[in-house]
Amino acid sequence: MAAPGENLRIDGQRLWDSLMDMAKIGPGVAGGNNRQTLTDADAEGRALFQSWCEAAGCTMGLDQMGNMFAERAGTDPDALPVYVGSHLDTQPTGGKYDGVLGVLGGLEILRTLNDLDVKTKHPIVVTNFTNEEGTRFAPAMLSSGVFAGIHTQDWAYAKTDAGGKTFGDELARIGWRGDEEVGARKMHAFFELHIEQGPILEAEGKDIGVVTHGQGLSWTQVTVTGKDAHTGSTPMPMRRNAGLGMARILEKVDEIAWSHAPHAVGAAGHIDVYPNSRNVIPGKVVFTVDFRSPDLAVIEDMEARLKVEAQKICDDMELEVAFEKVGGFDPVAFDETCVSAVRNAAERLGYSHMNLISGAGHDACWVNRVAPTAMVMCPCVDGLSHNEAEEISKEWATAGAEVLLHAVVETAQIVG
Ligand code: HGY
Ligand code: MN
Ligand code: MN
Repeated sequence: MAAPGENLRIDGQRLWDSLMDMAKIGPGVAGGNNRQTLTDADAEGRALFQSWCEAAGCTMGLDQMGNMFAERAGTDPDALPVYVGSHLDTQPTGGKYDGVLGVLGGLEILRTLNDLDVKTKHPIVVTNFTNEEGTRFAPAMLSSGVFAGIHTQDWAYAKTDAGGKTFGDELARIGWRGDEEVGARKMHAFFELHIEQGPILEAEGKDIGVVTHGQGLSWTQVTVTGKDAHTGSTPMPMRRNAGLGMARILEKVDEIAWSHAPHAVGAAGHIDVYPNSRNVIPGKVVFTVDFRSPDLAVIEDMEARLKVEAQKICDDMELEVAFEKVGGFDPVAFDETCVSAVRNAAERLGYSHMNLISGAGHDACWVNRVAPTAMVMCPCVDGLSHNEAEEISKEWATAGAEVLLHAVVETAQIVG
C-alpha cells in the first residue's frame, strides 16, 4: 500500500515553461537576466508571479520589505505553515535559474497539489524574498536578514545603490512595499530549492544535493586613498597610486584564500576606481573583498590577515587604507529533521543524491535562525552561475522540484 503522496510527481514541462516565461522579464544581453532588485523589471516579475499565484487560488501577503507570501490553505488553520521559496531578483549578468527555480518550484508544488486535490494539514506558503543578491543594495540576503531579525528595517531602508537611491524609496517607488510587519510570520519549516552554483553535483553525476550546511561569508569594503595626478607628467617616484595599492592587496587576497585550500575562497567582485579617467592616476579605489569558508575560524583568520597585509602594503606606498565590514554570516548547519525529509524524498523518488555544503549564500541561511530549514540543490552546467550562460536541464529542474514537493508534503502532512 503506497504511503500518502508516495506517487506525487510534478509537471516538469509546466515548471520549465514558467521558468522561460519569467526569464523574458528583465532580459540580459547574452541570454540571461538583468532583473535587479527594486527595478521596474523586478516589479514586472513580481506582478507575473502574483498573477500565477492568484490563478492557483493563493492569497498573497506582502511585508514591509516587499517579501511576498503566496498561501495555499491547509485543513488546520491553526497549524503553522510550511514555507518554500527563494528570490526573483538577479545579478546584472545573472542566469535564468538562480533563485527563480526555488520560487517557481514552490509554485509548481501548489499547482500539483491543486491538480490532484491533495490537502495538507499545514498551509503551504511560497515566498519571494526581496534583494537576495545584494548587488544593487548590499548586503546579500538583505530582506531575509530583516525577517530573521539580523538587520533592522531602518538600516535596510537606508541602504543606497551606486546612484544614491535608497532601498526604502525604491521599494515604495515600484509599489511593492506591503503593510505586514517583517518577521511576524512564524514558520513550521522552510525549504529552499536552488541550483548548486558550483561543479560538484554534475561532476559526481548526482541529481540532488542534500544540503547539510552552508559556508560562511565575509564582505570587507576596503578604501585605499592616494593622490590623483597626471599619468603622463608625474614622475614615477612622486606617485601615490591607489590603483596599484589595490592590485597588490588583491594579490594578497588570492594568496590568503589559497593558504586555506581546498575549501576557502577569496576575491573582489566590486571595484570602484576614482576618478576612473584614462589619464589620471587613481587617487581612490573602493572595493569589496569576499572571503568564504565552511570554517568560521578560517574566515576570521582571512579577515585579520587582509587588514594586516593591506596596511603593510599601503604604509610602504604612502597610501591610506580603511576597512568596513559590509556583509557576512557564520557557517550554517541546517535542521536535521528537514534535511532528512529532503534525503528521504530523494531516496523515495529514486534520484541519485549526495550531502553538500552550499558554496553560495541563500535566504535559507538566515531563515535557519528562526525556523527549521533545509535546502534542495540540483546541478548546473559546468557549475557556472552569476553568468548569463548559467544553464540547467529540464530533468534536473524536475528532479529538484519533485524532491522539494515530497519533503514539503512530508512536513505539511497530507490529510485524507
Ligand atoms: O553571494 C551569494 O552567495 C548569493 O548568490 N547572493
Ligand atoms: Mn540565489
Ligand atoms: Mn545569486
